[in-house]
Order: sequence, then structure tokens, then C-alpha cells
Amino acid sequence: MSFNTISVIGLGYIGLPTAAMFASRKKNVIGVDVNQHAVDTINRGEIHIVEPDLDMIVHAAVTEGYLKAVTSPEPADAFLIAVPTPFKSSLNNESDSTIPEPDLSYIKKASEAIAPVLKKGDLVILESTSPVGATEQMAEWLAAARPDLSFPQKAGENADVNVAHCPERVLPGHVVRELVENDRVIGGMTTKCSARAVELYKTFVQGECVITNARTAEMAKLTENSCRDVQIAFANELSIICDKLDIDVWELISLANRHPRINILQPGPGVGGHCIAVDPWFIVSKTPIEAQIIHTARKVNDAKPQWVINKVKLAIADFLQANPTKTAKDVTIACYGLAFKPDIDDLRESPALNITKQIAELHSGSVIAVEPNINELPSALNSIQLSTFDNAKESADIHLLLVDHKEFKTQKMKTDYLIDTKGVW
Ligand code: SAJ
Repeated sequence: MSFNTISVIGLGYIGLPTAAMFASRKKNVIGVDVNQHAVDTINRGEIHIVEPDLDMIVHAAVTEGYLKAVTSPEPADAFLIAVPTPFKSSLNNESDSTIPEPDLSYIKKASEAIAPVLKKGDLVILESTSPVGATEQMAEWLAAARPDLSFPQKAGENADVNVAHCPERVLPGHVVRELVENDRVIGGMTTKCSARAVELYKTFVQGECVITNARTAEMAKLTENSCRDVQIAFANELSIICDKLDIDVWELISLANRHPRINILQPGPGVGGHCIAVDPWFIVSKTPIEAQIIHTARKVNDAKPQWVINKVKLAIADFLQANPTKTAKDVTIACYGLAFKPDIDDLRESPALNITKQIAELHSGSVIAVEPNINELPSALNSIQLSTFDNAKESADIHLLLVDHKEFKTQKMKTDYLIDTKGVW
């Protein structure tokens, strides 16, 4: 049975581009989101997130009538769930011994929302990054809500509704290209579930669709992001060691990377975003005794923002020593970049945002932020001002580069009071 109508639940950084890709292949797509603002924006043919090239695709899809957004699910042949999977509590409040637990409540709500419109022959795909076992759990929630339909956990290949986990693996900033080109891991609960999921993704995926089971697909996604987290932790640890030994870490890494089998990543102010700083915990919380390196990497990366803040405190002390007539109140600090990585507007789980907020709280003088990708500061930063690069360069005494946005890379900054967490200046 082919897929004429496809529904995507959750129209965020993954769901909206995925919905738009199906619509661009002339499938009827119903996007569902609880956020009325997002729904209204999309129905005008506009987007509520920053992602290169996505605006044109969404505009065309809506104008041609292939994509519409609604707030509650309607019948479709396939449902893709792309909702958040956060922690149950904030990481920042975690003590060393506490391991954050994944929060599957958004998946549960999405399952309960689509259950009433499910029919025999439908395919349900979980795309959200999830702890091992979440797809089976989702299938249980669907079965509990629809006792009149059969699901793969009981009915196997004869199930009325097929279920699979196909984790998204696209890089923010490159989503449109990577959605099409990347290989896709397809973890069906049965062979038939996998085959149908492959058929669906082949609508627009040019990469290979590689079949496995749901649990391995869940673990594959967590493994990719944990691997990157461990590698970034290595770079961050190196940066702290080099600082102590008076060695330029950027030069060191570029030298080491000339070795044919070495490829060290770049240090920074910490690891942010909704994925790499989160997903490794899904492994650690299930296997806390076994996941030693993964757990340590999380702790190393989470400790980096505090190390940066300590550097700022030292810079303030140095500045005051060199300018004895001034007090801390007279010192202006400029923070360059708030996003969690370069050239995006996404401030979720951003170490740059968190560092800027903490500096604003601890510093009695002015703090200004430069973030070319936003027009307005988030409410967490209401005590500071959003400034242009030129104004910050002119008026600040201490300069803290937090994100290597392209706008900063083309600038020059020469000052004795510079903390450059990305090695740009
Ligand atoms: N970072 C460094 N040093 C580096 C690379 C990154 O400090 O050398 C930092 C970034 O500044 C950022 C964080 O790591 O704060 C994460 O950025 P990222 O570019 O590594 O990854 P994300 O979170 O944007 O996207 C990741 C990708 N996963 C991998 O590359 C293994 C993407 O493919 C996934 O789809 C995405 O997570 C996701 O949604 O899970």
C-alpha cells in the first residue's frame, strides 16, 4: 500500500524539514504541532526556525497545497513522530551522583494524540532520539489506546499497524541536504515494518536505507552522538591542559591532525544543543556501571563553561590591576555569540547563553551580547543589552568570544583582555 497522506507530529527543527521534503515530492503532508504560532506561520508559507533553504521549500509546499499545519492529528497513511525527548529534570541541578532520566512524556502525548485516527494499514515511525526500548514502549501506548487494532509486539508480521524507529541524524544548518543525502537507519519492529519504512523514506532519501531492529536503531543514534561527545571532551580536556602548560591548543591540534590517523575535534566553551549534550545520558541512565567513558565525557564537557567563567574572573582582576583607578562596576564585558554552535539561531542548551547569563549575574559592571542570528534577547538575559559587533568592540574592556559565527571570523580583535574559546581571533 503506498503512502498518499503523510503526517508529521512535531514541526520543529527536524519535523518541519522532513514534512517539507515529503511535500516537495508531491505527497500530501499534514504537519501537527501544539504550538499555534508555529502552525499559523507555516500555513502562511513561512518558517518559525532558522535553517538554510528551508523557507523556500516550505513556501512552495504550502502554496502548491501539499503541506498544511494543524494542531490536532487527522487520518493519514504514515505518521512520523518528531517530538522532543528531554530529561526529567534540568542537568544544571544534577549532583555528581545523579544521572538524568529521559522524559518520554512528549512521545506518550503524541502517541495518544494519533491513536484515535489510526487505521488498519498505517505505519507509525518514531524519529525522536530515544533511549533503548522507547519504540516498544510507544507501540504499547498505541495498543493500549486502540484495543481494536493489532500491533507488532503481539501480532508480529500480521499487525494492522506497523511500527519502526528511524532516528533523524541531520546536522542543524545542513538539514535540507543531509535529509536527502545521509544514509538512514531503519529499525522496524518486524521485517514488514522495516520494508514499509524504507518505502516511505525512499520518497526523498537518496542515501542508503539500512535495515536493523528498533533497539539497535535507537542505540545507533545514541552511539553516534556519544562518540562525538567523547571526542569533543578530549579536545576540551586538551585545551585546559594546554592552558596550564602555556601551549596554543589550536596549533597543537592542527599539528597532531597532520598525522594520517588522527582527527581531533575543536575545543569550545562546552557542548550544547538538544542532542550531543543530552543523548549520552540516555545510555548512561540505562547502563550506569558500564558507561564509564561516556559518563566522564559528559562531565568534562559540562564543566567547561565554569572554566571559561573562571577565565573571565581572572581577566577582570588583571584589568583592574592594570587600571587601578577603576572598579569592577566600570568594566564592560562583551560576549560574542549566544547560539549553541556557529551560524544558527538555536539557543537551546547553549553553553554560550549559559556563560553570558552567569557573567551578567556575577559581574557588577555592564555586560553586552552580540548575536547576529537573533533580533531580541531571550528573557533569561533581560539585564543585558544586545549590541552590534562594532559597538561591542568599541565599548567593551574585556572581550569573550563564545561562538565562531561567520560574522566574527571576518573581524579582527586585538586586545590584552580577550578570551577566545574558539580560537578565532
Ligand atoms: N562542538 C565542539 N567542538 C567540535 C564540534 C562541535 O565544541 O569540534 C560543539 C558545538 O559547538 C555544539 C555541540 O558541540 O555546542 C554540538 O554540535 P555538533 O555540530 O557536534 O552537533 P549537533 O548537536 O548540531 O548535531 C548532532 C549531529 N551528530 C553528529 O554529528 C554525530 C547530527 O548529525 C545529529 O542529527 C544531531 O546531533 C541530532 O539531532 O542528534
